[in-house]
Amino acid sequence: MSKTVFVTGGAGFIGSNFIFHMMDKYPAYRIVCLDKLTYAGNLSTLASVLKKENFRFVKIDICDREGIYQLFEEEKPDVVVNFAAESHVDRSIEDPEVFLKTNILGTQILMDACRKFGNIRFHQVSTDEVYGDLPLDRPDLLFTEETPIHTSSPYSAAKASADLMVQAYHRTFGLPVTISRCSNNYGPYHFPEKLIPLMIANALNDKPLPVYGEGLNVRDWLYVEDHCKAIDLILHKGRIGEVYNIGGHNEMRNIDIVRLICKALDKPESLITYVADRKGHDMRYAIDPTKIHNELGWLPETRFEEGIQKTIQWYLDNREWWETIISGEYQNYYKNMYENR
Ligand code: NAD
Ligand code: TDX
Repeated sequence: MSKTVFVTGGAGFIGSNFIFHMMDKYPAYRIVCLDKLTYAGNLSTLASVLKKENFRFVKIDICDREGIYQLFEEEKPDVVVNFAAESHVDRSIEDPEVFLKTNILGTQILMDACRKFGNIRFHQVSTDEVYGDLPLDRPDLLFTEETPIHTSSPYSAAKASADLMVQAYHRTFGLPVTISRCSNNYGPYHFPEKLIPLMIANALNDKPLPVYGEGLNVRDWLYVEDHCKAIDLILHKGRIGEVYNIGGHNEMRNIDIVRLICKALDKPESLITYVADRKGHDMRYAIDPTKIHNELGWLPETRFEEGIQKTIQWYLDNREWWETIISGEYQNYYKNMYENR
């Protein structure tokens, strides 16, 4: 069986890893990557697949309705997987508007195209952040698919709005949709504005490691490949109209992650600098993945100890990739976000 799969946001962190996974596992599929190449998108990430016959890259904004319709008409996709989004919470606090445009309107335009060109299967890549946060002193509490939406940041509010639109398009128009809500990912090609790659890059450059607040916030970390495998399963076996939580029961405090990175790179903990907290900072995320395990047999395969070592090694082996990024416009972002913080 051959299929054409649209992967939006495929030049970013998770989307690119998903493209590599799919091209490896389903050589008969045609993969079309749709990406605007914002600051977070990087065509060099896709270098190893760019010339493959069953791959096409299209530079396009998912908010460009005409362009999107044209591409659907031309390629006639069977499946659309939507990774395209503004994804950084701190940026959403500085300037929310583009988050509403891309994350909500962009999703709606893609779904309109799915309706217009034959009720095409649509998968929305969402996040655990739509559930808000959990208290530190209730380790028994986890996010299930039934947990009410209760967002904190403009980023998570925009992602939650998109989820509601996806569910509305299913109920109102019968669009065949699924939604996945995953916990924090880490791994290769993670943009160095996010905690783990930022700390690795700074540590390697002997720069201060800026920990927000007291560093006690907890995130539930999953190796990116495990997320990609879960989406693959949902696409092939998931029940239409359903939400699936994805996470690996791997809760860690930010400060412990940063200390672990120092240790792995043989850098002194004196690099750690406590800076002003993020506004509205979510305390703890923790996913209950029982549903995807019971229904689809998914389990995380990479233990954190192994995944973080692989990730650190990847950043050591691919210095050019992230050094190119942090030498450009990123410098202004970093100054704005961290200077005098
Ligand atoms: P990323 O920021 O690394 O990549 C986003 C990609 O989308 C970039 O390539 C960017 O160029 C592209 N893009 C942005 N706006 C676009 C637009 N208007 N049109 C077309 N392309 C556009 O993000 P990521 O970390 O890979 O996250 C991917 C998806 O997964 C997002 O939807 C995010 O909400 C979700 N998610 C991320 C995590 C995580 O830990 N990173 C966890 C759960 C869910
Ligand atoms: O410099 C930093 N210092 C710091 O203490 C940065 C960048 C982050 N942090 C803290 C804030 C968070 O508690 O580390 C934690 C992780 O921060 P991020 O890497 O920005 O991730 P988070 O805010 O948890 O959101 C991520 O997971 C869910 C992704 O960026 C989202 O796209 C995804 O939906």
